[in-house]
Amino acid sequence: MSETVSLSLHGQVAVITIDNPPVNALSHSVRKGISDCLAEAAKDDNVKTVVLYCAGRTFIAGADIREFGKPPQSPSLREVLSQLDSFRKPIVAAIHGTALGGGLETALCCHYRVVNSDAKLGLPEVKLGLLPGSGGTQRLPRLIGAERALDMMIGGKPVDATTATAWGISDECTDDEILQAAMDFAKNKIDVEKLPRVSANKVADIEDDFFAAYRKKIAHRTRGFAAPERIVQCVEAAVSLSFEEGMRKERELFRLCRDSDQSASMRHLFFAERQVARVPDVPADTQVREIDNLAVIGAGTMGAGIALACLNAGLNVSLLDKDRQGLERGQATIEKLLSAAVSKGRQTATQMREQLSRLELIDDYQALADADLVIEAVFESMAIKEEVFSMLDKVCRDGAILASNTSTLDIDRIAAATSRPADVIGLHFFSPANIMKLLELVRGAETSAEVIATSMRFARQLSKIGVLVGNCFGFVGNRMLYGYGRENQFLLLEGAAPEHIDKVLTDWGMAMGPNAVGDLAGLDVGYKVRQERTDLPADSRYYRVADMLAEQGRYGQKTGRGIYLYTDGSRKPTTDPEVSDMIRQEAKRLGVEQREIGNDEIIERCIYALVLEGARILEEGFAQRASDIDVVWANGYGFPRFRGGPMFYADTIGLDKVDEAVCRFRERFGSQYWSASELLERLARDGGTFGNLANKE
Ligand code: T1G
Repeated sequence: MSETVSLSLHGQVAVITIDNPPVNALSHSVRKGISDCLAEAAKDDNVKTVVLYCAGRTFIAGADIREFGKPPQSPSLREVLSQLDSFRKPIVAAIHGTALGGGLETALCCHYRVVNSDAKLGLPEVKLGLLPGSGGTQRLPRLIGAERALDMMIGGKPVDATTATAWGISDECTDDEILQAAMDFAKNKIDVEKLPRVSANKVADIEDDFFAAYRKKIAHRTRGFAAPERIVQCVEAAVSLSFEEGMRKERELFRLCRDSDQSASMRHLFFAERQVARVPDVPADTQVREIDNLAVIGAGTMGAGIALACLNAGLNVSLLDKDRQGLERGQATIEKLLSAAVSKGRQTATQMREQLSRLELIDDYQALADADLVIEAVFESMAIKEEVFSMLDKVCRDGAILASNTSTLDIDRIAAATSRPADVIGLHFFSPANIMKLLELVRGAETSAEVIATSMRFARQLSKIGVLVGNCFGFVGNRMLYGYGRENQFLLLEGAAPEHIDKVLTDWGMAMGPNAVGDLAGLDVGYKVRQERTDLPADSRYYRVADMLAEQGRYGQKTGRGIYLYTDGSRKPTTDPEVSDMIRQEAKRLGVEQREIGNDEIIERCIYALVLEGARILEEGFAQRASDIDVVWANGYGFPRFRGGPMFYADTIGLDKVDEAVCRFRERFGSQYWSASELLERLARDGGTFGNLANKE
């Protein structure tokens, strides 16, 4: 027994109860407790069967991720599972909530598994840069076949109870109270003469070329990321080796993953994404306001996406646009996105009808009198936004939260258009707003703690990650993006082909290259923002290529050509010799010497531009902590999770090396963009890291 595990007898059924809130992680006390209880149950002749059960909201959610990087404590999970796997009396796992990672591996070592119908079962270790290291790669394929097992372990997504039961992962799916159901199963449905052992199974036959084909299938989306390939190797071992040899192979490959920078990066993001909600001057018990009725102003792409995100979260949504046609276009966008979800089987037509029943189209501000939260998503013009907020101030009830989806404009100036600046906040969604997980919460000078706390909860309600950022130009994400994009633009002028830059950065792990992103977002969008800006650098080269293309109407995918060509409506970019000539001529006109540019220079200039701006954001106090910046970039800009985010990546490289490169670039390109960051210099000099900085107070 231990402080987190207890043993109780119910007739001839022994129940091992794990109680280690919040998610019954397999910390040392849990592992020891299970081992002690198994020993106790083994020697008690009155005990005929055992049920493994968890108190609280869920079955075991995996190994205790907080223990990684610390000295191992016996018994290890493998030792406990070996004890479980060789236990001679029947054991039934009682699964509710989620059985994940080591939790499912533990259940697979039991003879039987009974699951609640709303339970989920999975091996998501790959999301931490790991692989199932306690037999999951050897047992799961023996239960459900190589392909389904690989899909679960490399996709990292859990399956629902119905699927788990249909596939044979669980033996019974029940709506009853799970402990009673498992005990009933233990009493009535076990054939002690034929106790099943997953490890004794063989993996079902597969085609000779199965693994080669599977590797080809996952190659693009796993490029640069080590864990998926190692999972494939483990399953190859499960197919071709004995169970014991396969377990040895799994252990060897698990250790490589566990000790890698990639896993450290992904574990960093796991905790960072939970820490973002902690705001030092907004206590956890801050009063939050109920958000039942929500309105979105502006039925364009962003407004419709935001409205859909709210409908998906079960909210009632009023979508307002003064222009009736605009409103109908917005409704059509929402219906099109919902129909696509239905045709992909992500939801049913009934669910779609129910969602649309909660959407109200309005064209009169007076209808906003009862709204709890209004999100403005009109054209990115300060004059128009000030007009909208002045109107909202007149019609909305006291206590309504007034939010702007602006991506760059000054929240304090928008708030000043109202008599209630404490109720004004920026809610910066990322396109497509119904898909992207990131939501930047832009704190105005007078935004109240209550509005911040309510907005944080609203982000969770939308299954998004809310990150509180300061009110500087571009906030956090876009402010850093300008430096990254600037270096891409300069590299183009200096002779790097767009496809070379994009390939180097996507091979490095970025979801898309900066040039493909520009064509996707529309080069006209950035062009308009730059036209509105009064603080652009006095540098004729600054975003010169993008401006040239926009001025020629080459906006990107939406016009069939941008920096790339998109033939016959395809989204696949092809290089355009016309653009290369245009860039070459412009470089000559600007006196920019062209040259061969190596991969390392591309990565360092683009990524360190991010790091340097992130350091400035931290020293100016516009982000709460370095890990918040990592969360922004991993969830809003396709930064590879296996590199942890710009700031964590810089820590991994070593800030002395990063600062040395920044100094080199300053020497070579001038201090206009590579000026020193006092924080980076200090940390580099003192051997510090961004990760060890105290939170912004
Ligand atoms: N270890 C330690 N702490 C954990 C944890 C874990 N496995 N899972 C969650 N927490 C903490 C989390 O940090 C937060 O803490 C609180 O629990 C609530 O979590 C050997 C090696 C289970 C679906 O990857 O997916 O097993 O912020 O906010 O939204 O092969 O937590 O409150 O202080 O996420 O309800 C594999 C990870 C591990 C599952 C619940 N398992 N967890 O979601 O709550 S590696 C996982 C989750 C492994 C084996 C390998 C989710 C959840 P705090 P939460 P939630």
